[in-house]
Amino acid sequence: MTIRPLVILPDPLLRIVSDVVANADGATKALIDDMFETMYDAPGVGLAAVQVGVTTRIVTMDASRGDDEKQPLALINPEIIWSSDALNEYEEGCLSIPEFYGVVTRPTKVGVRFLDLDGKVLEREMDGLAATVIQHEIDHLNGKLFIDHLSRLKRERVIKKFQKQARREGGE
Ligand code: GNR
Ligand code: NI
Repeated sequence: MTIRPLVILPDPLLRIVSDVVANADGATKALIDDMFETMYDAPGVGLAAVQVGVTTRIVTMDASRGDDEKQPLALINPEIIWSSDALNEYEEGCLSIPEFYGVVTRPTKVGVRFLDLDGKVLEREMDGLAATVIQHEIDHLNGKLFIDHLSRLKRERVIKKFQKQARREGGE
């Protein structure tokens, strides 16, 4: 298992629509292991494969709280199959946009269909933090970031800041 480097804004990889996984193989298993290690090390509650530079539709997450038992979940080709009308506001962050936070409104509950590593089709109802995180991760698979849900002013401000930072670090 290896901690892989995170892809950071404004890397254009973050705007790619990730590919459907046709059949999960040994490389998929190794990628998922590395994604869990990278996610727990960060620490983060979710991670999309694109955030470690692999543009396939794979997500890891663990929405357990604090000292509770870990609840690692790997999802291949995840899809939202229904969403509640009820909405919820959550202050989101993203490992690809370090130290920036913003309040995003999303459905409170969602139904998610995905494949597990054995290729079995599973369905789960998610609410609370898990519902927020899976919607944030599926956005990543579609090249979308949580800042796209904020006002244009806030979004452009944070993009500018990260562009400037990248120029500074790249120009050394
Ligand atoms: O670690 C993370 N925390 C988080 C908090 C609120 C809403 C979404 C998230 S996901 C984020 C990790 C990440 O960037 N996943 O893509
Ligand atoms: Ni994110």
